[in-house]
Amino acid sequence: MTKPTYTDYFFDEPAYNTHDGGYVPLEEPQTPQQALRIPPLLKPDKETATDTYYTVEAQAGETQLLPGAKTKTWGYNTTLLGQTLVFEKGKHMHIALKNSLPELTTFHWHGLNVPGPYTDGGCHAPVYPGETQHIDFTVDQPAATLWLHAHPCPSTAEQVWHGLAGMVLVTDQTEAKLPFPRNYGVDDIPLVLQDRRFHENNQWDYDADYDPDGVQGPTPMINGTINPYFDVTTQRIRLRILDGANRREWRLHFSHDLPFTQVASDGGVMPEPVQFTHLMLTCAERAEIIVDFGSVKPGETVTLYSDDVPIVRFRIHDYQREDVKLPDHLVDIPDPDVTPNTPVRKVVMSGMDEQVMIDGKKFAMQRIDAKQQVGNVELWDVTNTNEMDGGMVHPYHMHGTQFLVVSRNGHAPYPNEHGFKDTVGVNPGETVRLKVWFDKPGVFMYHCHIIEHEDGGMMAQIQAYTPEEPNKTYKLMDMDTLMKAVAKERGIDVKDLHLAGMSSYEKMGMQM
Ligand SMILES: [Cu+2]
Repeated sequence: MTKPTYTDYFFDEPAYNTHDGGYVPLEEPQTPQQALRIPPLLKPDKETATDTYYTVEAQAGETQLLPGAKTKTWGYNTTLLGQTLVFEKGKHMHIALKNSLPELTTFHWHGLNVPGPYTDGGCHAPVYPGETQHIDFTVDQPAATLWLHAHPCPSTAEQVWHGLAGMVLVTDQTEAKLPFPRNYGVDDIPLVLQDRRFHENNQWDYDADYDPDGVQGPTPMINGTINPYFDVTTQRIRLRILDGANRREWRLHFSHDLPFTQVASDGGVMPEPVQFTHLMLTCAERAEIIVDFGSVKPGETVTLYSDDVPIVRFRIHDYQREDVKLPDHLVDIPDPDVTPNTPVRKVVMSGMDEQVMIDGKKFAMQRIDAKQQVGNVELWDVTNTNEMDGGMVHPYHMHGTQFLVVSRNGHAPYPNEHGFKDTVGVNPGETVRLKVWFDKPGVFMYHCHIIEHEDGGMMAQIQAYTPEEPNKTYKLMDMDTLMKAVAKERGIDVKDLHLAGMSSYEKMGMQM
């Protein structure tokens, strides 16, 4: 039987961010095309048969993005975004987290199955300017495209906007046997989708662009490249696409309506390949797709669009013919039974702008909102109540777990939601049922991944506990410590400190 090629985006069109009053449409850059930047692979400090040592340095710098002045940017081991880390499954990683920025940051491993809250790197794991901290963990999850980004509440959005986002590739023996392109930089390409507004002198100005529903810019920036092209020298390429934007959804399609095959989602390879002509990603979601240019002649250009704006041009060169048919079944995804006598958890995302909340509350760093025993498999019903003006899609993300999507309003999930996910777009008026379990203990956040919503309080946290230590206490960050630290870094008085994310709390008359 021929498999279907899906031709729609699945999400609720009236809730697309295009309908948001503050929507900033993408515009095609008028600057010359440039070769797509490929983030280099980060060289380990040391590697043995069992252990790998990396130093990840958050640093400030300048990047030539547009003709003329360079843009002040931040990055990991580079001036913008990051060098790509490779984590081999089964190996023990030792990572030095070095902060060479003028302000505190955290190193959050989005999608990585590590203990919370310190290794996970959310807001409770600050690394102060000039300091280095060390984490170590064993990689024990399937091959996947994950990412590293800053997560210091309530400045996550601003720091990611400055450029603190890097790719993390988990590799394993199962994925290695599949007929996927995996020659990094040649036919296996990370694609970080972001958008920015350039102000005077080619600079970014987060405060000027601030919108509590998420900061956007008109200029697509792909791997930190404005108006990129990529030279294709193989029949097939694999794109590891990350929606690394603060707010923007990307509605992707190729010229010629060229179909493509999604083979992996957030948490790794999907049980079956799914063929599309259109794909929407919400913030922080990843999709690995394989594009076969076998129907395209050398010399032609295939363009990747978001809506009707070109974002990457693929210039097709001579390639060796290589017709590969993917197997119908790629990997086995476990589907554990729900632990008996566990109630269905309810999570409600509500509001827009400054009113965003989870379960009627804004995030509080010292409050544990839920507890779940490590190893228990539970159903979580995540509801987006937000229906004003058509509402908006909230991308719901959980730290510390790769979950399964069970259903959407009682119906089957989308065809590319049969693998592990850590972020799922929830439509207005919809309840998405998840199957959630934690392998590691700790305090983990769950939140909307429109980053300004998260900073604005659409976030909560859960303690995953072991039966031996049901009430283990963790040193959690507090607002007083944070405010004093940031004020000191800026050389100002605490009372004069303004962090964009706090304005949501202030406008609601609430404390963080
Ligand atoms: Cu949201």
